[in-house]
Amino acid sequence: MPSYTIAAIAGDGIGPEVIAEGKKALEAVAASRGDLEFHFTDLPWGSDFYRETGMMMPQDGLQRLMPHDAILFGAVGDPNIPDHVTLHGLILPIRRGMDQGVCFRPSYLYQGVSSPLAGKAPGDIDMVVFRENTEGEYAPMGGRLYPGTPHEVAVQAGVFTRHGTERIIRAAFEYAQKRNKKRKVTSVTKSNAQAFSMVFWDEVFRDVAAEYPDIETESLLVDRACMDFIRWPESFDVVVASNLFADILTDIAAIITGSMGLAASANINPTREFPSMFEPVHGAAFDITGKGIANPLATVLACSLMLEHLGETEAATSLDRAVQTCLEQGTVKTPDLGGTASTSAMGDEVVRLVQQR
Ligand code: GGG
Repeated sequence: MPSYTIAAIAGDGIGPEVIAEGKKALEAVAASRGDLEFHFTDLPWGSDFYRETGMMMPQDGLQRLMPHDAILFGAVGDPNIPDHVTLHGLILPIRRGMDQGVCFRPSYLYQGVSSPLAGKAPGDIDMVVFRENTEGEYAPMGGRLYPGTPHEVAVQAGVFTRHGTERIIRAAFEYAQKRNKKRKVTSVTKSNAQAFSMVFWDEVFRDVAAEYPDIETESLLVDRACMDFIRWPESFDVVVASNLFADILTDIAAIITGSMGLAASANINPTREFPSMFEPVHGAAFDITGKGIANPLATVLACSLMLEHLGETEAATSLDRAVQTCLEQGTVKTPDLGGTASTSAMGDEVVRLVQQR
């Protein structure tokens, strides 16, 4: 029987609360199928680990992840540790070290969920953002000189390689072809201001687009794209953007489809040489940590993306259907969706719906 080893890094804040529900959902799928197994390696990395050891993960962390089929990640961030320390200590080294250059973030307005945008019906918003995930504005390149003096200088370089840029743009086109919806790819840059990296991106986009003549293309500046995500979200199908721009755009995409608690993300290593990583888009959410009210569905949907990546399409569909039905029924929902249910009650509902099929 297919058996998968999953490295589970629950991380910080609400991470442990939502990862518990993701694992529960995966176990439910395995039990209902009867011919599927998951073995979890729980890795206690994150901010508590940092307080104990001075590191967000052990020095040999990447080697320890390597033998797994996939990584399930919760959240990173701590109110008492600077964000750049936690982010650059855990999740970014994993994305780079496992060469997870293709980040895939779908957004869909589900039946039973209200958008803050007026007049939007279920399915009106249905887009996928491809985020370049290993370089761009997130590259740890730069430095500070003469700290604390009036002459202080801070330099932060953006790194855009032909390999990384072409890889993410090609992934977006391949997906637009496979998805077969509007057959449209929108590239988002700021090439009027960033005349080197973003002009380069626009050129690579044009070159790759020429290989997909059946796909409609559009190039937008990021400020215009932010406006259009809000006023015309229906016009988007597949969107491709740099590490930073796509991160910002996917928060908008999440909130216009009802909640950050529904947004899932896949960090894919396209060659499959290393494990890919699946996570909710949301972060640690200190304001609700420990209250047991975090929405676990983004993590369940991340588990579905993981199953799809592992080739377990039927199992992925069963999780997608359970989430869809749970939202449609609307009887068990967490406060972000206007309900009063707890994280574990919503996780239990997903399990019940998986078992029902
Ligand atoms: N579950 C993802 C998470 O914890 N994200 C925290 C965060 O701030 N990430 C920034 C990023 O992904 O760019």
